[in-house]
Amino acid sequence: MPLANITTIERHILDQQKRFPSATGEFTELLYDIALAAKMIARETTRAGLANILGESEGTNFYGERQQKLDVYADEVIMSLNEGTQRLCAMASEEHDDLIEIPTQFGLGKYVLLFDPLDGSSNIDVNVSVGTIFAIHRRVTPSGQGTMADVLQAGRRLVAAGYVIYGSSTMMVYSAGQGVHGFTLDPALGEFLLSHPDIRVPDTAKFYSANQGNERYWTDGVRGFTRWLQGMDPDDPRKPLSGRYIGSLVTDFHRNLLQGGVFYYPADSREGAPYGKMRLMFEAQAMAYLAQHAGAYASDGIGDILDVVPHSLHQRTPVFVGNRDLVERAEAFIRASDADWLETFGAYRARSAAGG
Ligand code: AHM
Ligand code: MG
Repeated sequence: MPLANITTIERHILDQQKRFPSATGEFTELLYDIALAAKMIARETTRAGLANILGESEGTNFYGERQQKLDVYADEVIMSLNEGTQRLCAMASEEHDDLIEIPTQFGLGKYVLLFDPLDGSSNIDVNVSVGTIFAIHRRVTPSGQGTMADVLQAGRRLVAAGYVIYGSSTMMVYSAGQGVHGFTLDPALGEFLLSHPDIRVPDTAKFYSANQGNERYWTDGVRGFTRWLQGMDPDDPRKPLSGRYIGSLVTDFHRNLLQGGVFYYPADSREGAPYGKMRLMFEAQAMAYLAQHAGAYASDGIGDILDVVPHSLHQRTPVFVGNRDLVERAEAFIRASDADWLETFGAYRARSAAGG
């Protein structure tokens, strides 16, 4: 990389913030803190096989899933680097049942941080890439500890979101509403350097990504959509897309963002899964926000995920994300074939936070 072109993540965030003369710098600092947490998590994940940190911990999370030791480590790193900064009024993590309160001695700020500390962690033991997902809202209550009202905001209101991918290299990808930008960690320097400015999803999609092992549980609409992607719809034959599925959301999303395609994790008929597996607040909102700012689109099968007003912290949602034409095609298949499911999921989606 020519020296003149080197931009650190810190410099990039600062330059972006300069476009807003009223910005106080708090938000810039918050993104630095996340980048620092990412470096610490990267350090552990890349030497996980050496450091006696692989494997399951004693705990389970809200979903009854056994936590990996690295889940717990990543969660603690993000919490401890952010709780004392006076930039947040609340945090929420996929690994915690309730809101994480900010200890009062630290003072409170105006932002809310939501995160999935280590997504895809069931892949760690076999050396498959995992990621951290984060999303930032501005508080809506005037003061004091943040409340559910501050956290349960529609994705449309996010002020920033991003992910870190711990793969063959470590990358941080984020958007604060002015494009999506990717930074690669130079391990020798310990700095994230701008490597992928202004990411846009390519117009032509290459891949579709879904866990087809679940196909027998899918609705007719989702099955029809899949046949269409494979070019097997007799009414509309097309060149088939290649299938690629890692089972690590950040990695699947990242590949399709850079190379074009659609990732979907639909609802299915298994016990407890009529609303899908992905978590609206910790996974789907951030991905939908990034998709929007990269010229792509994310739907829950009914409409734009960014418009869904959340009713609970651990709310599930189906996800279809990628090239807009493909995602809209999924919606069309669902509209045409899945009336019963639309009714059930529509009612869940329309619940209010007050329990209505
Ligand atoms: P996690 O948050 O418990 O790690 O689960 C999320 C992961 C995603 O990364 C991935 O897209 C999906 O679950 C894989 O699910 P499945 O194994 O059912 O295909
Ligand atoms: Mg997750």
